[in-house]
Amino acid sequence: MAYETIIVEVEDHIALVKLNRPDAMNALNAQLMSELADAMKSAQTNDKVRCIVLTGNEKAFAAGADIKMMSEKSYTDVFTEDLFGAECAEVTNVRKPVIAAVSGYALGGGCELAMMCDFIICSDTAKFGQPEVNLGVMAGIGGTQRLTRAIGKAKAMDMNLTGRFMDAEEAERAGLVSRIVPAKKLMEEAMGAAGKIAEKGMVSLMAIKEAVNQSFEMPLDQGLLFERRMFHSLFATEDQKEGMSAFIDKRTPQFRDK
Ligand code: DAK
Repeated sequence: MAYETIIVEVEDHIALVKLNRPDAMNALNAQLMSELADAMKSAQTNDKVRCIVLTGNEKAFAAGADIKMMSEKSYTDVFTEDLFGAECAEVTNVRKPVIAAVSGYALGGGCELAMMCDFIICSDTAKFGQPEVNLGVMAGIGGTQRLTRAIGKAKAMDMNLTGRFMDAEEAERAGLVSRIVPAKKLMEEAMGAAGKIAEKGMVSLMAIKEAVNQSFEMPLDQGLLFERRMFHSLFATEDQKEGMSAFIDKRTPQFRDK
């Protein structure tokens, strides 16, 4: 599929997916979401890719769903189309690690898209928000659910009910982002993190991602059992033998994803 609203580059085992509608602050329209879903699916099946970095530009990761596209839609339209439902599922179904590198605005669907990734690294210029209330609607792809799990009820209510933006420092304090870096260093930091991840064994990476995500779905005792069983299962892999032998032999492990 040839892309017009995103740019994808695969290098050194990292797929860099860049949202590319700069004139519209990377607003998410149907074409962009469909291209993004396709890129994520391809990255999942491409053996050369071990980690994905999703980013925008310096001004905006994405300023939300495209308001111009949505303004004419009726209830019947959005309900029957299930606006962005399938595309979001492609993003969250990716089993390889996905990092969001956020600079500038991550608003509405943009903030929600960043939260669909495994973790967020942002620049000191980042601004997060769920301003849908200003449009007479509400968040629809995670802004009341993933955000609440990430930063707690008080801040999630505040963000959703007032529509205010949260800056990078507040986002880090609240646990929405894992790291803040100066804007110029954002991509270096995100690609560095992706590079570190890409060196690990894919079986461990996928198991870790699945176990952390299960923590949102299960009570603690079941989550701990799930984690333990996943841990046990990794002893069936060659990577476990290699990782532990390499430690004992004082050498760098050569993981083979087996
Ligand atoms: N949609 C369409 N165009 C947008 C846009 C957006 N969300 N955000 C910005 N733009 C466009 C502007 O219209 C403008 O285009 P022109 O007028 O030049 O043609 C251009 O980007 C530059 O924007 P500004 O001139 O406004 O730039 P400023 O620096 O002054 O302000 C801003 C930047 C990001 C603060 C401002 O543009 C802004 O407030 N944007 C809207 C933010 C917003 O309200 N986002 C939430 C949208 S609602 C669901 C799926 C998805 C969703 C819900 C449900 N389901 C599956 C159930 C998501 C909903 C949303 O995200």
